[in-house]
Amino acid sequence: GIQNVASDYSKVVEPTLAPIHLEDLPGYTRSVYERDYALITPESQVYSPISGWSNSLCAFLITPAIGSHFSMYFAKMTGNSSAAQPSTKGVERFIFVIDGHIELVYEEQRHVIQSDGFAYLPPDTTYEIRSKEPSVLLVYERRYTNEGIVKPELVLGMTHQQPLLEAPGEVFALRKLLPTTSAYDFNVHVMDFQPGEYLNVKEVHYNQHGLLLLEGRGIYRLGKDWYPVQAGDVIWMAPYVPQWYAALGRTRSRYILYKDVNRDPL
Ligand code: UGY
Ligand code: MN
Repeated sequence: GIQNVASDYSKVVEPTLAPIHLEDLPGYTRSVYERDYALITPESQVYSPISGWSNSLCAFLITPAIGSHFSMYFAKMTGNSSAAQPSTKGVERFIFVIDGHIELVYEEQRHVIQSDGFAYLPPDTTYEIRSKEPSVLLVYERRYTNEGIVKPELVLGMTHQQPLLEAPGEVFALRKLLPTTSAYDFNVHVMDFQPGEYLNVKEVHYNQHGLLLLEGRGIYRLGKDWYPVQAGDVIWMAPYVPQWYAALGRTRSRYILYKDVNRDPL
């Protein structure tokens, strides 16, 4: 059955227009595209059908065309919909359900994934993803980089059931959605900040990020620039871009973040 969870991602689907209707202003966007980062706000997100997906519209937000080694996109399944498998070999996929619910058939097992739930689908596996009702997904994909004999396996979970982890020196609440073993070449972090909380480390690192602000608002520092951001905003961070966040407003900030990990950067 459908569970009641504490989180509310509705702002991703119905973004707040603040100041009132500013985003309706012709030609106005908060989006920016720089060499080592991009801010892609809802009024700039472009949806189109993609091959293999039925009754679905996708908005590619981050792709290798921007310099990333992964793709990040929204998929809006409008009802009686099905998803395609990745079109190339060796591609792994992570799906986070933002709104609605989907049905996953994997090795003849049927799973229902609710809003706040997620699935990791290993490369070169066959599965089906369907959505009878409208649903919205966030998808990350990359070419799997193997380093050993341990193969990644199917992972299913609900964000609120993931344990809270220690983030030494930091105040935000951290959850990791994937196992931290070397079978996985990336992880997906969910980070919560109360209003007024901010990153202690003014991070600069080799890892890449694809971020979606799920709840709340605040200020993101990217390189030398500072941006007001709110739920529904997407950020691409290239390796080494200075990055820092402070949560503002009256409600919790929550973001979901792709991060490549567990591989020798050399
Ligand atoms: O783990 C991270 O790199 C994360 N703290 N980065 C970020 O929030 N921009
Ligand atoms: Mn980081």
